[in-house]
Amino acid sequence: MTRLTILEYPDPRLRTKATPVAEVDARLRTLIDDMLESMYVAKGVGLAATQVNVHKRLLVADVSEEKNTPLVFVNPEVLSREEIGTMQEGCLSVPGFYEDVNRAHRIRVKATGRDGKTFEMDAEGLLAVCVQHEIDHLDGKLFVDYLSELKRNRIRRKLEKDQRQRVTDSAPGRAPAF
Ligand code: GNR
Ligand code: NI
Repeated sequence: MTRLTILEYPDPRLRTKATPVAEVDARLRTLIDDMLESMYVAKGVGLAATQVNVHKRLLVADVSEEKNTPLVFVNPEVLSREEIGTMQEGCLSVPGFYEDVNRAHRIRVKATGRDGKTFEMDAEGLLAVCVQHEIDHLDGKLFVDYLSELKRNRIRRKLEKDQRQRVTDSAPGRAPAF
């Protein structure tokens, strides 16, 4: 298993629009398994391929308490949306920030599974929100895009600063900071 690196906002690669998956083959199944492992390690409830710099229409999720219900959605499509509501969202690509976003809290979604078979399912609550959040990633969209420009800029500047600090910390010859 390989732990994949998760891109962080404002990395421009997060703006890439993903293209449909042609076939669920062995290589794609390996990517699916690596994405699930990376999601569990990062303690996320979902992960889109875009976040690991693979621009294919694929997402994984697990909203179960016990973290034993992995879900795989290849070429996902939302067929219907109901019950718009507000949920506080976070994102592994926007670490440390949690903000309210309005989305449908009930959806019907169609996708292809890890077995290559197409399926439809009804999702509600966190799963419904998560699937829409992940499909946004596949379209190059982030939850911060729903916030005010003021909030988005504050988040961007803080993350840019954190990212610069990590580069400085890892520079050769740098003594560990206390
Ligand atoms: O771990 C995650 N939690 C979450 C909470 C509310 C709404 C959406 C999410 S998805 C997020 C993981 C992530 O960034 N997926 O892209
Ligand atoms: Ni996200």
